This record gives sequence, C-alpha cells and structure tokens, in this order.
Amino acid sequence: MKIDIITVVPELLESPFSHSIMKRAQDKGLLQVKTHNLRQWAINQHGQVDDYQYGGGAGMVMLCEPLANAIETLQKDTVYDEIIYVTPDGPQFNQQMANQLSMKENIIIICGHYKGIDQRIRDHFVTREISIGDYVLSGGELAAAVIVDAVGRLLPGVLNDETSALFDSFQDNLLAPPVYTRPASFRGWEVPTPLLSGNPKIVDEWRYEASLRLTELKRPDLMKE
Ligand code: 6GU
Repeated sequence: MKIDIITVVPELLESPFSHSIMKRAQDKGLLQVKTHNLRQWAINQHGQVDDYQYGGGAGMVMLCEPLANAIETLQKDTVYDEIIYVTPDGPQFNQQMANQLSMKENIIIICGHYKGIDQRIRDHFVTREISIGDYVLSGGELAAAVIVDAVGRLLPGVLNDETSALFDSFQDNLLAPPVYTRPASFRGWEVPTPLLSGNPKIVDEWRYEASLRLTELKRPDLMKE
C-alpha cells in the first residue's frame, strides 16, 4: 500500500513512521509513506499556499491552486483509490474504517491547516473525509499519522503472531480482555486462575466473558451496534 501525504509541515511526519511496527512495514515493502511539501506548488516566490477567506473573518484558507496541482501531479504516476481530507468536521475514524482503508492500494491524505481548505477542493477532488475525534488539532498531520498507523498495522504481513490484530479491541465491537504476564503472584495480587489452567477452552471462555463484562462497564455504546 502506498500513502501520499500532502502537508505544509512535512517535518511533523518524519518520526511517526520511522520506528517500531511502521518502520518494519516499510522496510518489508508492505507500506510506503511519502510526504509532499505543499509549498512546492505555492503560487508565488513567497511560498504562499493560503489566503484570506471570502466574506471576511479571521483565519486563512488553503488555496485551490497548490492543492489541485499537488493532487494532479501525484495522479500522473498513480491511480488513487481514495483522496482523503482529514478534518474535524468529517465522520469519526474507527476500526471499521481502518479495516476498509487497509484494503486500498493507493491513497492520498491531505492535511489542512488554519481554517481548512477551499471547499471546491473538497467538492471536486476529495473522496472521503475523516476526523479522529471531537476536538480540534492545530493541523491535520497528527490525525494523518493516527490513520496511517491504524491502517498500516492491518496490512497482511505487518503483524506477526505476537502482535496479531485478530484479538484487538474493537475488531468485534468488544474491548480486548485484560492481560497478565509473569509472575503469577505479585505483591499478593494474583493472575486470574483460568489463565493459569493451561486449558485453551477455559482460557478462551474466561477471555470472552471478561471482554463482555469490560465492554458493558466501559463502553456500553459498542454493544448496541
Ligand atoms: Cl482530522 N484535523 C484537525 N485539524 N483537527 C482534528 C481532526 C483533524 N480530527 C479531530 N480534530
């Protein structure tokens, strides 16, 4: 999978994919993340990519021309399955969307800044809008990083048995059960005995029951779906 990210602050996206699982995914050639500095397509020598909004009011709006040129330049080499704009007014990102996106071949993510991007880019280029939650970030880069991480770890071959996504929270609308490691007794705090039974059926039953109890307690909204 290839993900092209259009941003005015590519520096913000240097580190998130250079470590741990995202690094390994890229080293294995399963994931390719490329950032593109929007200023390459600025409309003048000053590197201008935004302007005042029509109708007045505080805050700059990202210009059509640099964004359209950036997208069309990328489209010369690649057919994109999705052009995503990350924005707090989009549908909220969840595991189901991550699953869907992990099946795409090529996507663009546009990171907005200031008041956002000119509506005409959203109307004519963007195929999907995503928010990562009901709060406002200063720019879309951290949201893009969240999406790339959540999607990248789902690509076939990225996770191994030890890190498998199969039993993640949310994969079946249930929270994952609590986990324990050695020692079985720490300061008198005991690991639940079913987990020590050595019997896979007893372990699975305990985990499923624990998932149900936990979800009912902490995220009852998930169980209605
Ligand atoms: Cl995608 N962008 C920004 N700027 N703020 C956000 C967001 C995105 N999602 C939640 N808050």
